[in-house]
Amino acid sequence: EDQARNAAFEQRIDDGDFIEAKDWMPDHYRKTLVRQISQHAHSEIVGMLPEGNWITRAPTLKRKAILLAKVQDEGGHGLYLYSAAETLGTSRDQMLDALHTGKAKYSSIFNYPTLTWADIGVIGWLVDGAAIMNQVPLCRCSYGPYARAMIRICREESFHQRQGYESLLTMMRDGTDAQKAMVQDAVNRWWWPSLMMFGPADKDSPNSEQSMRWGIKRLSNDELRQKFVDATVPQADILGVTLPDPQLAWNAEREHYDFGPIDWTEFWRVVGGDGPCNRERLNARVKAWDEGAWVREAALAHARKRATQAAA
Ligand code: FAQ
Repeated sequence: EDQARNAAFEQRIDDGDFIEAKDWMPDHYRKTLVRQISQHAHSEIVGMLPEGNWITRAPTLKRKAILLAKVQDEGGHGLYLYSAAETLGTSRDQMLDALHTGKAKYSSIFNYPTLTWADIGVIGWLVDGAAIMNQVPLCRCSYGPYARAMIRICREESFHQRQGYESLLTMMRDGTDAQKAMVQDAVNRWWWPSLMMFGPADKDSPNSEQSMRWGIKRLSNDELRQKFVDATVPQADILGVTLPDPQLAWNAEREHYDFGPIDWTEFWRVVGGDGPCNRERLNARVKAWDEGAWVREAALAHARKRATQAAA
């Protein structure tokens, strides 16, 4: 019977149908989605921390309002994504417990520090830019609830990317020499970690083949990384910054930019928990969870009171 159901499932994938929460699906498909969606949700939530660090120090009221809105959007993205993962039968408490005990992964990029205001612009430009490149194809992911969540998320990410680029343009056009140097320094520090966001090279990516066959991933890690480099180099030119890669060069034959080797040792070290800010990030999340316990308890008590009143 399972074989027949599996064949019908595979047929629906081949036909480009969306799989919905109540549909039958193979166990491995469910597990893969819970893994990817929960990691994605954790990334949004942990991703609030590096930028949150600058809310109180934004240089103008306008920049502060934009940054507040952006960080709040990221909180919202995390919540949609937890909801999408919950439709697969995993509870939010289980997912959060995995994050808080250090078992769950989240994007390597959020384990790097935000040292200056220019880092905030560069996160918008490069980190949100990489996030959009990876997430636009996920709007066509075979799992309906994830695909639909990605549509709104991508719209918001596009605003995030533009606000970052615009803030860098302002600094590069109207800024002092010191401010321009600050932008270049931030680009130097964030460029390589941004390329690592796309995950290991295809040949070292254990999950890719199956995820692509199931239409969860539509483009491979290396394809997306290449698209990101190709889109970003001209933007760097307009901005007037140098990307820190002496091997970066247009390849007329491939019609793509060639780029230098990625330090995969650094990538795996950061993914494994030993990056510059891994401990700080995890501690901040656990502290927020512990200190928010009274709010969760109060909300539950209030809901119980309302339910008894309604019953009476
Ligand atoms: N960091 O076999 P693959 C954002 C892990 S954007 C940490 O290639 P897969 C927005 C991977 O999980 C960032 N771990 O895996 C924002 C796997 O480990 P596992 C979040 C990584 O799943 C912007 C192992 O390596 N975006 O938050 C990373 O097929 C600004 C082998 O890798 C998403 O999550 C990494 N960079 O492909 C917020 C997008 N790369 O689970 C605030 C959705 C790989 O077997 C501010 N996710 N690993 O133990 C995806 O598209 C995929 O999951 C990939 C990885 C492409 C990330």
